Amino acid sequence: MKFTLVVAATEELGIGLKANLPWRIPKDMAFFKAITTKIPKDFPIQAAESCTVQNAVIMGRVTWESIPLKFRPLDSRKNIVISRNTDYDVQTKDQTVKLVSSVERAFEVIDASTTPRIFVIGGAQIYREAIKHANCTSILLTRIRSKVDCDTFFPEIDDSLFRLASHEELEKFVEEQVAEGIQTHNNLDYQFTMYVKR
Ligand code: FOL
Repeated sequence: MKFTLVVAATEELGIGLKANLPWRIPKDMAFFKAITTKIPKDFPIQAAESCTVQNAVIMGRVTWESIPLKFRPLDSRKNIVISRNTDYDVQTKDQTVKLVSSVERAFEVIDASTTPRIFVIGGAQIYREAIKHANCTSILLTRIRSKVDCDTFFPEIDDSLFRLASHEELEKFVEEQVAEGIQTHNNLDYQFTMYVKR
């Protein structure tokens, strides 16, 4: 089962500050929501009425807790939370969230026939483990082109393993039009990019 990392990071690969996102960029959040929710056109739709076809979002416990209560679980997506503490209480409105003890375990609980795409959405500890995985075939990276103070970092992207894809490839992958070039929100410059396995 291949999967994609989704992240927003600075030039220094900073992703977080004090267990939260260091910025608020509404159009990046809208991009995150759209791409993690969207079912690709070519996915064979299941006939049985009882089965729900949804993408999966895999995240660590710290990232789960950073999502505002009203937004979690992330809707229309299968949420999988990783914690070594098997007693961790994934408090939610419903019981749709799965708790697993490792990244590897997360893939085991996913039913490929009803899960078109799998996204690993952080944080640092989870990205570090996932980026080394053979099935990690792409990285959707929103590059923050301004200096922002961070205390948590995305792992180095080894360019012998990944290459920067063209904007055309990015749009083809997400099956959406994506704003090209440097975008600005308040005083923050950012850019939608994608890396793919060589
Ligand atoms: N990737 C990118 N590109 N930007 C991010 O901000 C990002 N954040 C995370 C992982 N990958 C990312 C982890 N943090 C929500 C909050 C924090 C978060 C991820 C998601 C969240 O609440 N999402 C809602 C939409 C919220 C809104 O509209 O403001 C969702 O339904 O996806």
